[in-house]
Amino acid sequence: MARSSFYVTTPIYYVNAAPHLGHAYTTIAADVLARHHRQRGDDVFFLTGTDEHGEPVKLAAEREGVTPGELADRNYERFQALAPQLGASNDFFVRTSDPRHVAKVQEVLTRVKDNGHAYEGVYEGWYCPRCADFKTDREIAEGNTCPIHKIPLTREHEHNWFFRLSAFAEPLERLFAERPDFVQPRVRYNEALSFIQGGLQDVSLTRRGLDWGVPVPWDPGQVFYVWWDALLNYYTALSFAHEGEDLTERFWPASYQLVGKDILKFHTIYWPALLMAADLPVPDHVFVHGFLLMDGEKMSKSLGNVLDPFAVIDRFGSDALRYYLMRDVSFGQDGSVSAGAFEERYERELANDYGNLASRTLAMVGRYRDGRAPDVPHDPALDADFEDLATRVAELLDRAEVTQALEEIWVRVRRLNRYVEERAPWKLAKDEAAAGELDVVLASLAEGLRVLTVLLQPWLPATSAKLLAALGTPDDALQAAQLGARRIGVVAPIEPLFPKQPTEPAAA
Ligand code: ME8
Repeated sequence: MARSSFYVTTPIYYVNAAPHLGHAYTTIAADVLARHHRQRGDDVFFLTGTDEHGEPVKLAAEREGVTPGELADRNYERFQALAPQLGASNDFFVRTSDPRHVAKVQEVLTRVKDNGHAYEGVYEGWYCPRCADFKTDREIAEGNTCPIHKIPLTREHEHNWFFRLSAFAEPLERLFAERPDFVQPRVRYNEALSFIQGGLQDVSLTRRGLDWGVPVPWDPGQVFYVWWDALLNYYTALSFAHEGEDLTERFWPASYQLVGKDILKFHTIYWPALLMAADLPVPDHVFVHGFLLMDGEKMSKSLGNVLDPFAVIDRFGSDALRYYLMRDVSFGQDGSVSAGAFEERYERELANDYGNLASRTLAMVGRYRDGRAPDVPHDPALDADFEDLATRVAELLDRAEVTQALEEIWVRVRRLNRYVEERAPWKLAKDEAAAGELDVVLASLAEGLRVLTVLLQPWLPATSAKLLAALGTPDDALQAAQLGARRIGVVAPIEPLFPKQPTEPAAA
């Protein structure tokens, strides 16, 4: 069977500030999908990167007394470093200041104009420089403020080139009707659709008087409006990510584009309209996730420190952060995060449910069977719980349900813990006549643990590699996630996977 291709993206993050937990969240979710598809044997490409042009970056640079280019160079490195620190397996990191991106943006947007979708006009209206967003009447909060940044909007009057977005209302409605899973989850699909049905206004294609951006080839002195330049990264990067090879045919259109709800309009309306205008296919799915909420009140220094992704990783490891974020904030919905909730999940679920299961299993195989897992079939009592698990996980991840899929696996982690308690191998070990039964229990535990560890690989890649190595079965392909699919022989003891952490003294 031919391998399917799977292309997943995160938004490209603004270099006007340092990376934070919100950025980590989307990158981790995208990584879960990328890793899962690699487990399936798919041809995977995972892209993330930085958005370096436009007003948000220019204004931040002015505040810091550096040029936008200097600010971009300084901050992009922090985003580029974030991905590996999170255990993210992105195949490329794109920067919109890359001259190859710039050239491709010029090519595509010139085509949009040549196709008759651009015209000269005057923009008069409200604008948020932090969002780089021309707000429509429906998007303006009280007192002409930005509902996202809570800052006063500016009144813009500009002679620009316009993109004929209004002409795409019908094609977009058709797209939404034909592809009800184009935007997920459903509530975001409805939101985008009602935005379209509320009437689309034409949008600036270019900006005059801004010098930090991609120059408009046919009108010197203007740059492209940053959102068009930024959105196109998903497409342009494929043409230069691999030296000497154009991956566009292989991976475009993208399979899943993950974005936060703050940028829904750009990704579910502007983006598909632009692609249609450029005669390019639109992505398969745009998944719009919610916000991580941090109660301002509780953001004490110590709390803030613990939820700094870099600090959490330093102390607990990247897997713990990945697990917590994917588990606690249901993907698609808003959710609060806190140091307390993190520590509770770490203790109760990672250290106790899973870490202890692993240590106990390996220790008992060591103690009772000299470190060799008994070569007997597993206990059929576990079949009902494990039989369709890999398929179920794959089905959920086909809809980017990263929290639900993790829950399915965790139900079985708990099932295996109950199994240990029910069969009490330590009692069986005292009874010579129960040796056969003990073989079955130990083989089942080791095998169940192996299957769960294969399935958990996308969420817990470092832990999974360590534990599969200890089980002597490094193969983490999805095909291996069936009871009995691999034979465990000699196992090695391991250090606790999620060691108990001494309580940190509160930061001063
Ligand atoms: O918007 N909760 O960049 P950005 C969850 N450059 N996710 C969050 C979050 C939170 N509290 N805060 C940020 C931009 N994010 C543009 C995008 S794409 C062509 C251009 C995540 O640095 C989430 O994915 O403001 C959100 O959409 C993104 O970071 C915004 O990052």
